[in-house]
Amino acid sequence: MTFLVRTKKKISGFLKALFKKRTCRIGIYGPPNAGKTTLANRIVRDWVGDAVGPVSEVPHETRRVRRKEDITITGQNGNTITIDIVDTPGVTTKIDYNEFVEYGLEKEEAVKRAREATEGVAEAMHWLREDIDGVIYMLDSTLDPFQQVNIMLVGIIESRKLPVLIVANKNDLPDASAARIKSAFPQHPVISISGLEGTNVDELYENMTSYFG
Ligand SMILES: Nc1nc2c(ncn2[C@@H]2O[C@H](COP(=O)(O)OP(=O)(O)OP(=O)(O)O)[C@@H](O)[C@H]2O)c(=O)[nH]1
Ligand SMILES: [Mg+2]
Repeated sequence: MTFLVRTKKKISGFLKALFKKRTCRIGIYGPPNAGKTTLANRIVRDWVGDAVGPVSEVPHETRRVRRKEDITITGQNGNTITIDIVDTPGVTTKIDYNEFVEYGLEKEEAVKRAREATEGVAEAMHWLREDIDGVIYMLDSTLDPFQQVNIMLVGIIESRKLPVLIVANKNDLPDASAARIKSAFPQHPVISISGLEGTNVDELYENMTSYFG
């Protein structure tokens, strides 16, 4: 009898796990140094009180995909979503170890970073193909948005029909221009924030609940 009850419980647990809807996975994508990890840390800190990973002015600080599960975000309108936040390595078309040497890294360390960064790009792209349900595309709004990598990545995201919110980050800097980003990607919502200072992140949260919900 006990055996039967235990077996029944096991089967029902297995079936529940099998049919449980996977939490919506939101990937933060964009070129290196755009502020992806800074934003991921802010989201996780605001809603869970934890962090995702280290931030650095040296590009390709993030070289592995990092995921934080079950984050429930509430917008000012009262709407709520529960998501997994996926912080991804910065994507570029060219990685050269000399760039890291210029930041003061020893040659050996720079070569290792370049190899890991290349693997990180491949991993980020793999997640985009297989495991991502929506995208926050992060740009440094002091830079030219019409770079090859942005056009290519946003094109891939569109071809996968994933919802995408574009974040024009670093709006605390004097030469930031969200308008330039809006003109580059008029087909998507663009939200201007400072992930570092937290400016306007409430608007981002509000948009996330309606756009990814
Ligand atoms: N002024 C300003 N600096 C920012 C902002 N967000 C991030 N930064 C800085 O930009 C640099 C890169 O930030 P990260 O969060 O590591 O950027 P990332 O996109 O994760 O970079 P990778 O992991 O290398 O792809 C760091 O020096 C941050 O402090 C912002 O809103 N304003
Ligand atoms: Mg990072």
